[in-house]
Amino acid sequence: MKDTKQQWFKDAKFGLFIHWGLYSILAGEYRGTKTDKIAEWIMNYLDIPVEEYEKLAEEFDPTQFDAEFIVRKAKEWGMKYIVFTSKHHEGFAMYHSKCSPYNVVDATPCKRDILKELKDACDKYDMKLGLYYSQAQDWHDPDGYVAKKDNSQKDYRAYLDRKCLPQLREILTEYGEIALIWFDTPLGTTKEESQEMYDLVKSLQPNCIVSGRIGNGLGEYMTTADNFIPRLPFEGDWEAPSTINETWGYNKDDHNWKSPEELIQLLIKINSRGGNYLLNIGPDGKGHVPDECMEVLDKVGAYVRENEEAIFGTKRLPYYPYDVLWGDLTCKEHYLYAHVFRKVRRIEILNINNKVKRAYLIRTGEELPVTVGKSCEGDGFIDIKVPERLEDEAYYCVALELEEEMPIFESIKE
Ligand code: JFZ
Repeated sequence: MKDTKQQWFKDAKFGLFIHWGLYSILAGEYRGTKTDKIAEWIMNYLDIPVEEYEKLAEEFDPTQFDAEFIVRKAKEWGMKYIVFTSKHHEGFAMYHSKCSPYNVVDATPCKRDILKELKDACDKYDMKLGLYYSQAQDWHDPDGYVAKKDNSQKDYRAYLDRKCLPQLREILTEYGEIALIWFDTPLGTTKEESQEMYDLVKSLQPNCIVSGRIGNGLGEYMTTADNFIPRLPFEGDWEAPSTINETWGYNKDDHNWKSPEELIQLLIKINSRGGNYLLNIGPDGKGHVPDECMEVLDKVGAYVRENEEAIFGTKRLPYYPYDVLWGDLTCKEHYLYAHVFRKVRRIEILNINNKVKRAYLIRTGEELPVTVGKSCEGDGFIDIKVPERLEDEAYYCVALELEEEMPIFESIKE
């Protein structure tokens, strides 16, 4: 079973992913050609030569990037950790690397150590910071792997020794405590090589979590694909990294934002199955986060903040073979939480056999009338009367204090 052994990660439930790099300048278009695929892959998809692509660094001057603003926003949205792209597949370091001049201080006019700015802001606001690091793919180093290309002539060992391992050492020694390393796309990395990376991380920061995508089964939690939610309960620690539109890196033409309602429902569904939701933003080349994206997150954040007790620290729900039509459920010791996503007059939970001490609306703390009974087929149910003034509302949460430690669900018997 995957186990991070880090209580903060198990409790966190909601985090902010930030994809930001030179690709953000291109915003999904290079010399008149657009990519409708994920924008941070533009160099690869449009076969932009290294000598051309690296010139982008000369344009990197993110006058609108404000690390403190982003961290304050993440707090306001109720997120408990941030994961930032210290180096994505493009190979460009978003911090002051001493082993590769292709970095945000030495290769740009702005000369700003973005990672340092972000880490200082995280420390100031007591936010965990994890770092995405593309360990295997590096489209800038001649010996880094490139997906969908022939890698047979590469001296991967030389790349590991020259760039990957020294850079990992840098990000884990020069920036204080790093909560996790988000490895990605291991490609041809062997088990021994993955182990070497794992050991390096742990030797420098034993509490730093290693993500599932280090490869070769060495990760400490499972990472699912974009918005992919396991249908059956997954017992170990896991995280669903997800986009709000259809790209991680900024694409000026992608306005396909999920609605706040969809995102709230996804968050609660992931939480009810025991996972963390790592939701991504892609600032543009100037460091500005698209306004539409911020508006969506402000609304999600309002629900998350209001209902913190029904989100943070919740545990995976025992297997419950039904969908509740009015919303979704989360739980933690002695509490079951009913997240209501559509207008209803009563909240019914069927096939449950708990004794209920009381029900209350989290928003105000007021107690709500609750009935516990048996259906005519003998199954236990809980029925909560919604106050009249809420009958035309949705997106609120009712807490049930239980006598027992956990919800006791039952299937309908044959
Ligand atoms: C990877 C990256 O290639 C991508 O650019 C982005 O950073 C994303 C978060 O991670 O993309 C993946 C990698 C693996 C899967 C899906 C997307 N997967 O295993 O399904």
